[in-house]
Amino acid sequence: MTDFTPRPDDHFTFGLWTFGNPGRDPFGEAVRPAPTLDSIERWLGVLAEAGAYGVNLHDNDLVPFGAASAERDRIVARFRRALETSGLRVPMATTNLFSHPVFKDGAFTSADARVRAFALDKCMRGIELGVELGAEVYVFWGGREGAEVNAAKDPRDGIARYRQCIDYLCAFCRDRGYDLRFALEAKPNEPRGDIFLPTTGAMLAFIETLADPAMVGVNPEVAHEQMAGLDTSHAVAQALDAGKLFHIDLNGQKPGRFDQDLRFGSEDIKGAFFLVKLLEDARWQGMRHFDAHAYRTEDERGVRDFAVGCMRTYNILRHKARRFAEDAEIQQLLAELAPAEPALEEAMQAYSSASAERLGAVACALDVDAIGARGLGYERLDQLVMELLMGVR
Ligand code: GCO
Ligand code: MN
Ligand code: MN
Repeated sequence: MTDFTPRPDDHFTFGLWTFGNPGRDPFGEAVRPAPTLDSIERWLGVLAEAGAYGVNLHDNDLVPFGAASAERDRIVARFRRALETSGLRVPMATTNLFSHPVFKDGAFTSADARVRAFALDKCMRGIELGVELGAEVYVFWGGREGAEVNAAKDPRDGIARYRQCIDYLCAFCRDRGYDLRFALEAKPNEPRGDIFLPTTGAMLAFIETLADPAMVGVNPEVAHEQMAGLDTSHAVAQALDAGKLFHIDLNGQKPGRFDQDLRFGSEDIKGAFFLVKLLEDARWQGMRHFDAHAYRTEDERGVRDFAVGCMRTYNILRHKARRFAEDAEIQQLLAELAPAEPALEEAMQAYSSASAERLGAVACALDVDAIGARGLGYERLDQLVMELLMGVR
């Protein structure tokens, strides 16, 4: 029996806001106690014992909004001691730019300069906190950077203001000598009617317009791409291709719903498999972060079951990805899809008038009707994958 037990070198991380999620929703109150320093401390022990590598946080997951600096320092010192005891790390930090009413019409994209200034200052303090805790990645999720009323805001202004703020914060990090990379997280809607830069693809294009694009990448989330009706693994592949996958938010989501943040792999197991396969095939070095939370039905024990479930599912799917690579029948089908054509491959390497002539000579002799009539065997291939995933292969 293969061992799927999570271990620190699997690099699994959870947000304080994920295991600490009290289960409040728009229709009902919290079903679990709100996190306290005591419960956070206890949870660091639980997660370390379960095999996690680290925890991530928003500034206000740890330090209450508006806390005086002495209180902030006391809380951070205690949290650092708890980190040391548990052996957990903080690889990522981020800013809460969505809870306080001041951010009700966005933070970086607000038309009100006072709101943007407050947001920038809050981010600079958040970045200091992240760096103090050892974070290497700083995430920006613009949850309220959007609109319901298009009459109120030209979206070009919103995007330009967002750019100005990210450029400002990049310059802040350079000035301080911080070795931090930014990861922008897209979401199509919720809590706003529509959110600017709604997909990972949109973020990747936006990054190229920044003053220092090298410092900025993306943080795709499974649920968010699915909410936009997209295939998450394709968005992640584009980020990998661009060298911009700086972080990832793993979770589960049913199609056509609000952002459910379900346990990783609990929905769309085939989608989860191809995402894990992609990350593993790419030998991606980043953290496997779970931005999800336990069902509202769960108590503390259920939250632990949720966390262990996310990690075990990842490890099981990683094992399945290895089985996929070793499966002779699957590999045979894949090989048949790409018949060896070295002369054509060579001719297509780069355009020159000579290569175009060689390509043209072969192209006009091809039997395109026969190629078009060829069955590709995808029914069999996909069924083999399904049987692998269902555990009968
Ligand atoms: C959401 C987002 C957030 C962010 C978090 C860290 O839909 O609520 O996914 O959970 O990931 O704010 O940036
Ligand atoms: Mn997220
Ligand atoms: Mn989300």
